[in-house]
Amino acid sequence: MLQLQNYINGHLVPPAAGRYLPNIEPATGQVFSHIPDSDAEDVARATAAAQAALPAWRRLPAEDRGKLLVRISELIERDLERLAQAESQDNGKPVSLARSVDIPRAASNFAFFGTAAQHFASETHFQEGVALNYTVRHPLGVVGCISPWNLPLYLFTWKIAPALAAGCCVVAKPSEITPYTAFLLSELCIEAGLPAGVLNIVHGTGPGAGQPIIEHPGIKAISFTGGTKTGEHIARTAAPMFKKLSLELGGKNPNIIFADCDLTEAVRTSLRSSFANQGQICLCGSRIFVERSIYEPFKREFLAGVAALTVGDPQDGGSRQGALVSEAHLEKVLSYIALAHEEGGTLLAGGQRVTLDGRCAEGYFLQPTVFEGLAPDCRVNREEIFGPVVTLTPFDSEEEVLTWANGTEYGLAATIWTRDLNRAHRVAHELHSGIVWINSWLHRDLRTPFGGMKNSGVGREGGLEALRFFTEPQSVTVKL
Ligand code: TXE
Repeated sequence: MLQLQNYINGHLVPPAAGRYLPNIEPATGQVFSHIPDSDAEDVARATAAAQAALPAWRRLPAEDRGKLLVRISELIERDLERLAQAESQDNGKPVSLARSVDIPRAASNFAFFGTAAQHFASETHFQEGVALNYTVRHPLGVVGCISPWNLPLYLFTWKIAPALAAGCCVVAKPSEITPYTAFLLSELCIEAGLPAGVLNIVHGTGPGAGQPIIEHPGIKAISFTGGTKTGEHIARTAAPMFKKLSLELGGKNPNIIFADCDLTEAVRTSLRSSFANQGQICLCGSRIFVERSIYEPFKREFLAGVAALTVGDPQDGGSRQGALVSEAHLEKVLSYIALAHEEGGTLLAGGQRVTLDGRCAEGYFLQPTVFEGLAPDCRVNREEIFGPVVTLTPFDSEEEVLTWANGTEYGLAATIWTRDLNRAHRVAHELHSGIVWINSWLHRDLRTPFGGMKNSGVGREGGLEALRFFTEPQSVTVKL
């Protein structure tokens, strides 16, 4: 059976204590690999390796660091099919999605930041006849990157690439639920010739391997994506040590559909924004608000689309919905379906676990699920479910829908469907969301700031924001 290893100081190594954890394929419910159950000793070794590699890495010209990152990007592209198969097996997502979204985006992350570092400039403030002030942006040092299970390689590389581009060395931990592609990435980094210790990947659980990363005094910043509760814990632990924090947390995103929208396009994209990756994307729009005059036609077309979302083996090209990531997560999502019934919702589609034949008989499959008739402020409409469950709610006015849209503790993303440009901008600016899409969803330009307001997080990733995060500005003044 496949046995993953840590990547420390340029080598694939077993965990210091020799312990391993089982890793389950969600589509089959069977163990398919073992992963290091790393602890503080592994993190200490990884951090020491990163500290030793730092002086040479930060001195390397940005162009040379960039070339190495671009090389890693090319190797990811070369191995696209293998990585897509691995991601699908590990996470349960349809292989078609991993092939078209996850892995290409991981390659783009390295290519984007590999070149971005060469365009990163700092400010000069010239005081006529008095002084010249300029800002130097120094790499922060050794940083920690901790990522979740929903978009494993995509989000892992979204953190690592800018950190390396900025001249930092990294101790990274992928989710213990989906570690496989991070392991394959470590093999590609060795092949690309990334200097030893520049990137270290430690596998293991949150308490076992994540906690020592956030506690280690030698790690100067934490870039984290995951649950809001974990983010809160990380902030409580790391903030008193004055570590820099970038926290990308949960969402409960509104999808607002005005009567003047292009209905066909709104339905088509809403099916994706509701159920892509089985609804396990922090940007999914799980609360669909539809202007009352088109509520019934929208509902009819949307439900017809839901009925066509085949749940099946992620390896099968015809499957539109794969497995949820774990049994525990499936149970969590099912508990919210039960809650929706308790809170008075009417089930319009789905609501049941799916049992498939053959190799997927024990997999964690769930029907795409739609409810209506729930109060906008009930728990199902306020709490993050992170699965294929959405609610439909009619609205009568812009003010009403804005109150509901902003009525959760989250503020990550929102979608607006309308042909009225004035309204689109007006509503966008009133939404308490870090990201707003107008007549689209998940359209990403890697240069834009990415992150949430309120309990959806702190800080922004993407573009120059990420390079700023991983650097420390120093102001130098020369008296004239
Ligand atoms: O995430 P965790 P979980 C949401 C979603 C989901 C819920 C819980 O609602 O149901 O969070 O998911 C590491 N110190 N999102 O429990 O635990 C952990 O090992 C350091 C939204 O799976 O937050 C993993 O690598 N690290 C989200 C990472 O944190 C710790 C994506 C995320 O795991 C740690 C995923 C600790 N003490 C879930 N404890 C999004 N925003 O996209 C855990 N970790």
